[in-house]
Amino acid sequence: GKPKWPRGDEKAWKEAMRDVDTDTPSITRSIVSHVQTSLARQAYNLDDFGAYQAAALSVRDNLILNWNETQLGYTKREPKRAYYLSLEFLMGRTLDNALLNLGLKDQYKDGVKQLGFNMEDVLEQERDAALGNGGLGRLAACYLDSSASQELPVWGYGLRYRYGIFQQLISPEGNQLEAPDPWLEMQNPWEASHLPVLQHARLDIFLPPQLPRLDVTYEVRFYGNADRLPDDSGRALWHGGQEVLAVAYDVMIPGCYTRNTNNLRLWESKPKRGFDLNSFNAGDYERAVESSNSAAAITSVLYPNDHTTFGKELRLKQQYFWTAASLQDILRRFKNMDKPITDFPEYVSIQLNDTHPTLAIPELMRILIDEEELSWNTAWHIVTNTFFYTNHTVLPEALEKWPVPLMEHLLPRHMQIIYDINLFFLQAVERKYPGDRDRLGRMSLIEEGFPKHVRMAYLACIGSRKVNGVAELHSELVRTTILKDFVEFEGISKFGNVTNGITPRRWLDQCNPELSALISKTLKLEKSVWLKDLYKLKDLLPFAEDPHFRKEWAAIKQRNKERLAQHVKTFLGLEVNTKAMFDVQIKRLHEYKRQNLNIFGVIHRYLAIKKMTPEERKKLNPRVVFFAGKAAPAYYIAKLTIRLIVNVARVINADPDTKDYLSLYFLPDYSVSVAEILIPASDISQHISTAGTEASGTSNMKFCLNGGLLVGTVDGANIEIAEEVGENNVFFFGHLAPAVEELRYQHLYHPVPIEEKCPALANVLNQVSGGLFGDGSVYEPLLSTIRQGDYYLLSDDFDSYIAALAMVDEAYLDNTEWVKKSIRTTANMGKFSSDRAINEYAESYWNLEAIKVPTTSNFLTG
Ligand code: OX2
Repeated sequence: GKPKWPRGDEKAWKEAMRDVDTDTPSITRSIVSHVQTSLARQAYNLDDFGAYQAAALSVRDNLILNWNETQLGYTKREPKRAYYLSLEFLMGRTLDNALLNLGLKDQYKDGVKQLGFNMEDVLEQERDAALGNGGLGRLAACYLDSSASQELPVWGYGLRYRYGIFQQLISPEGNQLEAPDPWLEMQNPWEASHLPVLQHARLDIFLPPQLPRLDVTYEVRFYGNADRLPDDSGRALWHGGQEVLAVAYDVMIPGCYTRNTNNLRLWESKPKRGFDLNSFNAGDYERAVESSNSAAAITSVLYPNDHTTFGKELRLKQQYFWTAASLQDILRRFKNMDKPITDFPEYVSIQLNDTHPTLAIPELMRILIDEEELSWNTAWHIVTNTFFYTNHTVLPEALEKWPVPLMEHLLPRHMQIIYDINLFFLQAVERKYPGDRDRLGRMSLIEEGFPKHVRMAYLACIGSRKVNGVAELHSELVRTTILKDFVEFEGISKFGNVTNGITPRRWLDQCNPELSALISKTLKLEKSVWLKDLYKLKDLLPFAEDPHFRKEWAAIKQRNKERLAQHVKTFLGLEVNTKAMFDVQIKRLHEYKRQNLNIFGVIHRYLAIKKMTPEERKKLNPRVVFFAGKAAPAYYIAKLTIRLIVNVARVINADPDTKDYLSLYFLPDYSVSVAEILIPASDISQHISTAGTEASGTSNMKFCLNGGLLVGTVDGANIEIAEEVGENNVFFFGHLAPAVEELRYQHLYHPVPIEEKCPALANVLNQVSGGLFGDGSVYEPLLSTIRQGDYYLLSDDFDSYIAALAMVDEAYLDNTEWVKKSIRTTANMGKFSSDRAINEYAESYWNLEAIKVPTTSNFLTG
């Protein structure tokens, strides 16, 4: 029979297995106990960092219990599960978010205060987990928060990079310099260990590299040979090559005001054996460690390019390593339920976050055919009902393509499978469109050329149940441009839209606590209610007419501006005029996002102010412009834009004629936690991509949720924001998406000199060339992207951009009306909660049901 469980006295177990107490005395006791034992430190020499670590460990105790309970609950109920595969999770800090979601912020604040610490300072000690580049990675983080908060059984799968996105430094000349981001260097208390004995061991022996889930490891093969079996089974034997080990690290994802705590599983690569014994024994020590180093290298660093693909072998290795480990883990969990393998899609949905995890499609085929011995058709049926593919861009340079020779070398069996998928697929296309060879060439998974390439977006598309874009316009562009042939072939119903969302927990409650409190007070609702039903914000609308409410609203904005000014003072040593309008553009540097347009607009304004008399100037309302964002290290033009911004700032901030009316700051090392300070402080923010290029944008939502108004093009989610908040509350400008193709054609074949087409912009460019901001020749490569070709249409949109900014100035003069706009904007942002978005995925795609973990139970009584 089964061994008796629990061992020993059941009453003793039950008595001992109480939940963590959350009154302030218990919290201080728990913190101090972590100081004394986990950290092996003493009260008299405890600093802010030690207090942060102890508080984090104490909160982690809470999370671990909830997390265990949740996983046990899921296992017992055997629900359908969904998995979000993302190469990036841009989580930011964890402690504040965990405290808010657990509803324990006030108790911990009191607790640390009693111990002599200030909560704000303690929270500041935490390093961001910056395992992502930008919007795509932050979206994944918001979706994890929403999945847990909506009590959906969703796990994330990613890689545990030793180095996240690089740290950005700015040289004296204004150049971006990159330094490594060793986010794990200080121990990371947010990973669960399956080695409970270590939880109370000394700090230095549970530094993260020694914190593996040793019980959760898988082998992953690279290279070698794939030999088809000599029968007609279609199977093959893949053997030889390199084998590496994937080790799991788990990150707990607490839901908001629920016990449900989901899991983000990150894989780390490790050599299968410490080193090669044969070489070691033969005295070839270098050779002996070489292979172990190459295994560890796989998860060493996040690739810092977004929107470009490079065809680098290590990147392909990352992608396969991660999808192979995740699929083995998912299959093992499925098999624990003892269901027939053909039921797999009834129990598992896998969302592919862009094409990065597309190898999961041939990998699952390989497992089902070669290991489970299913027929091709049965396997393909399972695969095409399991996967869902989200596209995040239509920019051609961002569409992943892998050289066939590289694929054949690294993943020989997968390349065979891809060729087979392609053959069956093209045969079906030929049946539907007999003789249409152009179409076959266009739709083939293999792009002809020297070398040939595998088109990953096409593979993701035909291997998935549904394909979606991330905002209405973008999804329409996916259907009518990059996947047009596939829509014709497979039918439109496969191609949907899920407009992105953001979590209001981090992007309102956490980053703007005063506004959150005002909203709760005004709506007479607990924040636990409206934060999980963001449409409730609508009830703020009538208060736009209430002068007292407006005053409170405006005062909070003002204090957030002062908080930002304090940050700039601390980190840059510069004074910011907090009476001015705050105008913010923060995002990755990219030509399509047009930070250039913004900086040229700033120069234009500067030149205009220079020309004014002192009396005229006095009538201006002062403006402070903030930029922040990183450029990919190899993106020359983007880096030159940073240099221009920094040098323009240097000149105009020092000009006594203008500095009271216009100033400019480039905040280095943009991150999630810097965004949390900038966003609540904005009066306006800029989202000014060339129409049709920004799939969605998500910071636009964050600014508007915090009552900042939007200046933008008719692009991405800007359009849907305007639909919700009303066109009179946004400042739109520029050409529309359908005009872009024609404008580009004109630029190429009927170019008009910029002096004629847009004299205002020509003048700005000439001032830059002429050396107003330092040696003009430095900027020639950047300026010539606009003078020649102007692919992103600055010369077409500049005049209407300047006009839109003038409208902003005019609107700002009427303070009452401005504050009303701000309130109405926030009030109408309900749609953009990531809860709405994740529920759309759960209902329309995954067919997933929520599972609530009971609040009072433990794994003995539950
Ligand atoms: C970004 C898109 O550029 C952005 O518009 C979108 O809001 C975000 O993904 C989340 O959907 N890499 N990053 C993106 O696309 C790619 C590719």
